Amino acid sequence: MSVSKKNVNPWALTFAVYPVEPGERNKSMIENRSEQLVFALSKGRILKETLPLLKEAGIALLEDPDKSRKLIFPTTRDDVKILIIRATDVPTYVEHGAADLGVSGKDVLLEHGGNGLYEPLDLNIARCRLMVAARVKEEPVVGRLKVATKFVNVAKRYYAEKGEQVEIIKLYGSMELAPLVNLADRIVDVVDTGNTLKANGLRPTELITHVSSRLVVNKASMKIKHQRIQEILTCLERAVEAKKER
Ligand code: PRT
Ligand code: MG
Repeated sequence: MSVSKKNVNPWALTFAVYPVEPGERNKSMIENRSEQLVFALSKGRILKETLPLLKEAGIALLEDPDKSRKLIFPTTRDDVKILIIRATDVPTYVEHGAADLGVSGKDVLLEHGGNGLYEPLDLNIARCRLMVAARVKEEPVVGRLKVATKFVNVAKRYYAEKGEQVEIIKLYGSMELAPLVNLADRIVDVVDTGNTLKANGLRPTELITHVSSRLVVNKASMKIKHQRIQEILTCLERAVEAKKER
């Protein structure tokens, strides 16, 4: 008896077409482009501070991403491509093997969880601090503290370790606004000079952790493309050390 397509459970089809484990799928994706190394970077400070380091490994962009709408960029090395994506998406692309390597802030990695990734090198760039901040002028808080942040997992872990029950409010940006309009009593955010907090009547109260950007590598890529990745890693290590000595 032939089965009419109408009666086929679409989920059953999905499983029939992809009978492999996700990890295996990532591995075969990486093997299929074994000649290529794909780097995931984000626009802004990470791109700006990573490019001089990559130059030491003979990798430079052929086009200026600020003047292009492209998302995949060729480089001076035929075997290396650079993806320019949102900072928070970098660990996801690397974890799933859509990129072999990436550069990500420790803040983003702590929030993401870092599964399926190696973090072999601290690039010592885009340095900042993950902090709790409060209003400069504050009435005593009655009841549970409300904490607004885009770093929900980091904030949950931080307050759990302190044994403090708080209400976490997820935001996607402009955290500094939340205490000003009484959406929250505290924010958890990245602080560099502290000027943004100051300009909004806030002050840093607690340091959660120091942050810098890290090189991240997909675990399967590290095995399959070990030699080429190791070469790049060595060049980057040297560039980071040379910069420290300057
Ligand atoms: O901007 P977008 O929403 O696309 O993503 P993103 O903010 O995650 O990316 P981007 O490029 O702004 O930051 C990438 C990484 O740089 C972060 O993940 C951090 O690891 C690192 N970094 C270093 C910073 C800062 N310094 C920094 N100052 N990231 C953000 N800021 C912001 C902060 O959120 C706050 O709004 O700058 C403001 C504070 O700066 P100060 O100097 O006033 O204290
Ligand atoms: Mg930003």
